[in-house]
Amino acid sequence: MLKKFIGCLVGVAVGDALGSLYEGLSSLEFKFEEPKFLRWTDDAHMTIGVAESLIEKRGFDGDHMARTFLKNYEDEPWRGYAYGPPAIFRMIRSGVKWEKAAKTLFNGEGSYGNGGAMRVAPIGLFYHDNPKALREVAEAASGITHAHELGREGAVMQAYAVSLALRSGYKSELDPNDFLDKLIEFTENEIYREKLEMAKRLLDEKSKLRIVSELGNGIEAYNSVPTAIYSSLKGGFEESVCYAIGLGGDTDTIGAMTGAISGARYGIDAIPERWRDKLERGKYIEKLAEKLFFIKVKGE
Ligand code: F2R
Ligand code: MG
Ligand code: MG
Repeated sequence: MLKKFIGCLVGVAVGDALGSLYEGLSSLEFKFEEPKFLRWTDDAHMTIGVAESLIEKRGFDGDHMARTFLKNYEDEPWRGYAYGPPAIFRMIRSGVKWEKAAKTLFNGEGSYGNGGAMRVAPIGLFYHDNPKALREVAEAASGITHAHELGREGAVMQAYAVSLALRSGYKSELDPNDFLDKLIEFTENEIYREKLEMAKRLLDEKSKLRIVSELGNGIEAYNSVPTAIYSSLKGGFEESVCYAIGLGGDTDTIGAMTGAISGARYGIDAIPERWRDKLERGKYIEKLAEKLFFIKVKGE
């Protein structure tokens, strides 16, 4: 279980860093090259913030998590954040309550971007044994920046996928149909239900263009979370993450979310050493995963 916690968070950072090298390309242009160094972006940066806050507060505290995001962003604003989160951080800095800020974006609709889902892996780990709490906390934590139902449900589905992968037997088979059925049963949103049902029908599909056209590869949560869940079923850690990135589009985020699920399923030993050795702040990320594990599983 400890190796799975570590695999999940390192998986986010590796998938993000690898994917960031191909962001915006189409699946036809993808040709994988080994990187010299793995520098991650906002996806891993915010995942670290979620983990730091869960550890410090020994569970979810919205005010503390919002302040942790703000501090990390102000320390390193160059990590490739999209429009929404920095706009929210500026509002919070100027005194707007964190519970209100996200509801003002996009003409009051809130964001349906994948920023809530890309960072949710530590919540999937921490609440893996309690689906009700997992849903509540994933919704609340993504709601700090993503008020739109589709943004929050994306975070819930990604967190639940991480929890199912974590709970699957180490190195044992996880049945793809069963995994997708559990996710379909858990979702409360029709768009995610339809996409996950489509993912099930496409399990044997060979054409990446078809996968992109049916599941998406975009910055919207509903066009990337089902794609990452699907990609995580494409083999071991390396195959799944390379498959996800090879779909093109929002490659760092789809890579990060696939890496989270596959890392939780297979554990840290399945992540190639040649990637782990080059990962920016890899030891710190491993330490966060260890702390989450010892607080959660050992009650320390
Ligand atoms: N920002 C990026 N990629 C751009 C290039 C970065 C470049 N390489 C660099 O280094 O600078 N990636 C990161 O952003 C994504 C996560 O975004 P998040 O946090 O969800 O942001 P936001 O702004 O809330 O939503 C993203 C966009 O989606 C559209 N959108 C969302 N809700 C909408 C609504 N209700 N109505 C209309 N449009 C909506 C907007 O275009 C948002 O800006 C990840 O890919 C991460 O890697
Ligand atoms: Mg990014
Ligand atoms: Mg991205």
